[in-house]
Amino acid sequence: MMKKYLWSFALSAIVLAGCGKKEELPAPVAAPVASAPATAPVNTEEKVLNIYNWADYIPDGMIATFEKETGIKVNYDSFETNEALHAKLVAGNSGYDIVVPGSVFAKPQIEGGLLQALDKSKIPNLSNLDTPMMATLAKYTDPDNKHLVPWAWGFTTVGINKNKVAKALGETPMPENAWDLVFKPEYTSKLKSCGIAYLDSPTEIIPVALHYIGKDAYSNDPADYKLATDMLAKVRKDVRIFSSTMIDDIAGGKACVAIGWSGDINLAADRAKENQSKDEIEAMLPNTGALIFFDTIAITKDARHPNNAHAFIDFYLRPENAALMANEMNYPTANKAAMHLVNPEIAANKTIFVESDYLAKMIPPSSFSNEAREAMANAYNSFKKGK
Ligand code: N2P
Repeated sequence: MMKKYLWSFALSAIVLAGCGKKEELPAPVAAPVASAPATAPVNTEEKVLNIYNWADYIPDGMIATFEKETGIKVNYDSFETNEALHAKLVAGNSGYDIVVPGSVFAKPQIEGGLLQALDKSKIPNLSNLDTPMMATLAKYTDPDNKHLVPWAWGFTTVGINKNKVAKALGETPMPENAWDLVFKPEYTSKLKSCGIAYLDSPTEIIPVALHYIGKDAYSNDPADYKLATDMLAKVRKDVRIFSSTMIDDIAGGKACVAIGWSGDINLAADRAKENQSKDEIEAMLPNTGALIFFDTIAITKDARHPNNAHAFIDFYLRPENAALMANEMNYPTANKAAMHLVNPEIAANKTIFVESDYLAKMIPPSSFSNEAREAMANAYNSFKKGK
């Protein structure tokens, strides 16, 4: 098979010599070419890179900067749920070089051979990452950090429009446990008037519901899903939206309380301010803890532009780019070298960079078997249908 790229002129000569059978080697050049060190890789890939990432996860202009610098044309598409990305990967021939699964899905994707091992020699900026975080990722998801690089992390929690929630609750004080706002009929029956939204994804909602009823959020036991949906059934009629556009739904006033992602809730807060709304939007820190997620950059097994993909990963891992993501998308970065470039008000926001005592309360990510995911999807879909 023809190699797509060649590591050096020297290696290229050997490969060509091997293929060309009797052909003679070119005459030696008189002096070595100083500008082309023997170790420099030559990227002969077409100048294209196909990326599939979560919606609202990359600062404006970052792709344009990469394209300008490298001459690589990036096709950038986005998805809303891990399920959507997973279905594309399982179907094969997605056309994407880079994908950004949550670690809960990345683990089975690695085990299923859907992602390729990284060539770390092409990603010198890996050294910028936070060592303990990489150790955690290695322990639970990606042994030896072979396949994954963190894009960002965050947590699934309750987001509220403070003014609207206070008004809808009336005399009823805010609960101690913010999860009550979305799971307890006493609250949901009042809040339905200003709109309750859930993320439209089984693997987002069932785990938080399991956590709420005191079960392991990452239980693989379908009997537990039944308990979770029994609890959810009691509030089903109060849920207005199963949302794939949560930022707009909260900022635009369609929902006053939501199960959403920390950064997106903070983005909705920014957007409401930009729109001169008086509404204050807040990501809650429920006293029983929220669910942490890690979203990870990976290269698909059948990527047609693996070299460009490595170049993009290294570009993203520059401190200035990782910091830009945190500053503009409101998600914490795992890039330690970027921390001094994170805006002080973002770094100090306890619902973005969580403080260590709350971090200790949070539920770390795990993963589900294929069978469990299927059972969870069925449980969730029948919950949605019931009213
Ligand atoms: C980005 C949402 C990604 C967080 N807007 C959930 N993994």
